[in-house]
Amino acid sequence: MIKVAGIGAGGHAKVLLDVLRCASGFEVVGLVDADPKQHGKSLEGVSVLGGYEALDRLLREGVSHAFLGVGAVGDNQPRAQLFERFRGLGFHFVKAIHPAAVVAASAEVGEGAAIMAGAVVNPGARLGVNVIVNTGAVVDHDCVLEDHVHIAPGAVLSGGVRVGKYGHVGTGAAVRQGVSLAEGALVGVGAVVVADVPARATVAGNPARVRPSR
Ligand code: JB3
Repeated sequence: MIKVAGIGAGGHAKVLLDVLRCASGFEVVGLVDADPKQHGKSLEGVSVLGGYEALDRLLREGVSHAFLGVGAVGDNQPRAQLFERFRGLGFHFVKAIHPAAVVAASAEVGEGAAIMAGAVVNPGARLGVNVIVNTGAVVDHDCVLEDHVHIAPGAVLSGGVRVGKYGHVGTGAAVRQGVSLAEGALVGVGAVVVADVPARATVAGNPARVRPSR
């Protein structure tokens, strides 16, 4: 049994707690949250122990595995900063893969990846660190998801799509095969992306077009 600490106690952490429980082999020993109002509460039966001081304490007690339960809708930079900060302190981020997700044997999955129930990751796909493939999303063959990318629930990436670092593909969006989303691109909910997206651009609609910059 690997003892794990969870960072964050909101909706994303709630889902990840269930993923780790279903995956078996993990014991989540406690959560930490930046909001003092969460301290002393529990989520899915796991206690919110405190803030970062609680995480330091767990590390000293030998709990060196963690999951990042802070999600994001759009901006993945805060998640990235948390991941790098706690990795720097010595935590190893577990891969949280729901047993009802389908991950091909030849897919590569990086540290701290979260792959939720009903997601499909097909052969030859490569996922960097701290990537989320959320509930029911499809990452088809030979896609490349760089570090800290989030594919939101029900989004579909056809074969050979590349999503640059920090990219976000919104709920239910569809991306045509071979399309490339550059670093920090944001695809809106339900968008249909048929052409490459420039760095840090927001696209929405069908066909997706670039919207005024964030
Ligand atoms: O759409 C889906 C399926 N999931 C969304 C997920 C990807 O992102 C979900 O619906 C939310 O939109 C979002 O989940 P998240 O990040 O859990 O959001 P929320 O429910 O608002 O909870 C965030 C929790 O993280 C709060 O309790 C915050 O206090 C805490 N938090 C925020 N920043 C932090 C930090 N906790 C720690 N330890 N450190 C932080 O820097």
